[in-house]
Amino acid sequence: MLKGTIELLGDKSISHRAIMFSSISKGYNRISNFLMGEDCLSTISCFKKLGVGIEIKKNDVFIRGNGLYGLKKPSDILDVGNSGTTIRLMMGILAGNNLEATLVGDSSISKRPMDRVINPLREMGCDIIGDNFTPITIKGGNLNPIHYKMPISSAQVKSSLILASLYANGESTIIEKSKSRNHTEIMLKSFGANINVDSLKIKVNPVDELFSQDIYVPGDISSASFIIVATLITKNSEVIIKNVGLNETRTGIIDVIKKMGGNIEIINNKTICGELVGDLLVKYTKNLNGIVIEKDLIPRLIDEIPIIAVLATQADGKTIIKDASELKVKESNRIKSVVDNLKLLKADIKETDDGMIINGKSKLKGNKIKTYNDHRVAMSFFVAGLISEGEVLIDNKDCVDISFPGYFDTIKKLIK
Ligand code: SPQ
Repeated sequence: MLKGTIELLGDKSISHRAIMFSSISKGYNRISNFLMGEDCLSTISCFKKLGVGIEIKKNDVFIRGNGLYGLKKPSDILDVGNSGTTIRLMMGILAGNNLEATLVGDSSISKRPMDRVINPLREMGCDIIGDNFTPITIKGGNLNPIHYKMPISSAQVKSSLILASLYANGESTIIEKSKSRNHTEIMLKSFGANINVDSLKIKVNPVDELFSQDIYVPGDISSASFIIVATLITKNSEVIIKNVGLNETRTGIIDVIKKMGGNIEIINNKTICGELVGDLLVKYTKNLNGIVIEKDLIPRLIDEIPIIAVLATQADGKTIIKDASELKVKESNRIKSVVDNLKLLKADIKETDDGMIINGKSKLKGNKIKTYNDHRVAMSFFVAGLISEGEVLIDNKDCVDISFPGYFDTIKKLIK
């Protein structure tokens, strides 16, 4: 069983944004409870190459911002590693700066689509060399405003366009397909950006400068979800996770667990730096039921679908996940990697065109699984291993460092 109280490192999405927006602000910024995961360290390394002074002290990062137009031409290519957030958001910032930079990433990044950002940035007048995949070279400066109705729901595309719009010579409008995480809008406003949000419509007007901030990064709900599910499915468990980010664009997993009959409660909450933060009390739940997960709920839990699939194997009846074809273009094809691996553990699961159907409850059996170097796949199947008969062997455990360094020790410390 799992027992105890823990606090997790900072949210990955918010950590990336804190580095980026501080780097283009004027003045001295302090970011506390920053996530020292590989993805966020890639963002730091890129902005250092763009001439920004960044210093790390324990879990805090100190940044002297260069101002909105102050990034320097890098002498080297910018390597974003495994991070989709880094490359897509940076493209928006680079589009507005009068310099040339080339972006590359690892073998996973080189297969992820970038035309979703390249096409609207070109529409704004940005000169980009490259098609859908890395390497991509951006020659920034002189952007026109855009009126853009997004064909997909994506916080990365939305954020990239909001950032480019800060540099445009007029008002831009971005219309979301459905609401995706809104950390960019919240944080940029606190830096002094002129952003107005009316439901799915976001209007951005250019400003001369952004101004420095002290930012506290709340615990990562996507990381917490592995511990939440481990607690829900492991007999007699009870865990408190403190200071988790509870922004409603991210709490789809809590809604799903409640609908499945899972025992989860928010026991405390407050707002810090515009973000809702609270403690979660989670208890083992013997009887869970299958549900349908679809439509507007999907962007609110997109990164949690691998671990929700593991949870669904322990719920009675059918869980249907649909409208989630975006999963195919994450660090791995997460529909295929989750379905194929759960089949190896003898779950009753079927791949569909835009999701999966899981029939529970199944007794999972140990086997060797392939992570495809996808951190969320590795972490999900470690949780499956806690309740399987026989060991679940994970081919690459190190990939968890992308978003959750210390993951295995954190869970092992809770096991009594
Ligand atoms: O940064 P990256 O690699 O794209 O990370 C992932 C993840 O699982 O950690 C997705 F693979 O999270 C994305 C998320 O899926 C992070 C993110 C953000 O910070 O804006 C938004 C989501 O992607 P998208 O494309 O739906 O906007």
